[in-house]
Amino acid sequence: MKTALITGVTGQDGCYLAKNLLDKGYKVYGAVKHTTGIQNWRLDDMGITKDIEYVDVDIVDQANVRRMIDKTKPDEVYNLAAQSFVALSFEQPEMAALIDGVGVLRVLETIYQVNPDIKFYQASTSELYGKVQEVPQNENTKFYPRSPYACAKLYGHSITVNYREAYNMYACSGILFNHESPMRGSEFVTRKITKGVCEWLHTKKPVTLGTIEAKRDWGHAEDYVEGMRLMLQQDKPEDYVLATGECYSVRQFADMVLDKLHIRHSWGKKRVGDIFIDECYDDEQGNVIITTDEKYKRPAEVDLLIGDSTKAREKLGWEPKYNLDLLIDNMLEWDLKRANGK
Ligand code: G4F
Repeated sequence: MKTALITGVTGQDGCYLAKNLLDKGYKVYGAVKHTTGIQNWRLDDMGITKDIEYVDVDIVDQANVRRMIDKTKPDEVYNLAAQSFVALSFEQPEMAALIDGVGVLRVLETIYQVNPDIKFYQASTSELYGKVQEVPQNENTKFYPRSPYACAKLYGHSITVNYREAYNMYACSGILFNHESPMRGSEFVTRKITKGVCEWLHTKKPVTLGTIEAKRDWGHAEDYVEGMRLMLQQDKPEDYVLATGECYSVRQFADMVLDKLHIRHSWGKKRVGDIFIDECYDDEQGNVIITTDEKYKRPAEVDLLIGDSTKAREKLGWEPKYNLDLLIDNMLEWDLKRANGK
């Protein structure tokens, strides 16, 4: 039986990865900040809370990281712990650097000192491409980070490559494009829309967004965690892009959600002071479903991300099962039930 340690196990990717590895017979340790009476809606919803053994860890504390590795003796470490909300990183840039940058170094250095044969996965991100230098983006595309989050992740990515090359460690970075699911936090735009619109059906409270013309390559987290696992089962460690290869704007995502819920709607512009904001109304009653507010816009935006995952498809045999249509169906299935109190 293989042993895996997942940092950030209570997040969206952590819970899908834990489920994936448990189903494959792994012993799974989940690193969380406080283990006393763990309560996590994602692990609960997936029915796996009791199948994981938890260890206390704060990724910004080196001694604590060392204890975590000593105690769990993993074959594979999946480093998913992150301050992953890009907007927040503009408010707390140093925290992003500590967790998303130096935190990666702490785990790598500990593995190197304790047992360099432990395989290591680093959660890299398409945010590294930021102001994109090529369309679509692949493993060779130049990085151009646009947020404190992405700058910190660039360090995490580079130090992973460096430990692989310097110490011959099995360390991989997965450069994952946006991946969503019913377990996504509602601060991220896709879930903000699916949850918000399902609740709007009952409350008529509009969903307030920021930049609706931003375009992303959205896949399903369940597919992407399988890619993470595959990266650690190869003959040699390499970095891989995981992406669907299709991209849609936030507005198009919202349109698809509204169409699936049979809400006939129209977009318009409204003047507020010196600026015009976008609004979306339902055609029958004229109620506002979606509005926009400058406060949700970022100091520097990533306008377009679209990935080329040819390498992962050819070398890992990775193939996503969900397209955007199926992803939205899955998210709405859960959010409609939740909005109905089920
Ligand atoms: O859902 P988002 O917050 O995701 P973002 O910034 O692309 O980052 C996510 O994906 C990355 C992979 O590329 C991960 F590395 C990262 O950890 C995270 O999981 O925003 C998507 C887009 C942005 O352009 C944002 O400005 O949607 C735009 N947006 C428009 N209105 C909004 C909103 N984003 C959020 N969160 N909330 C809004 O109201």
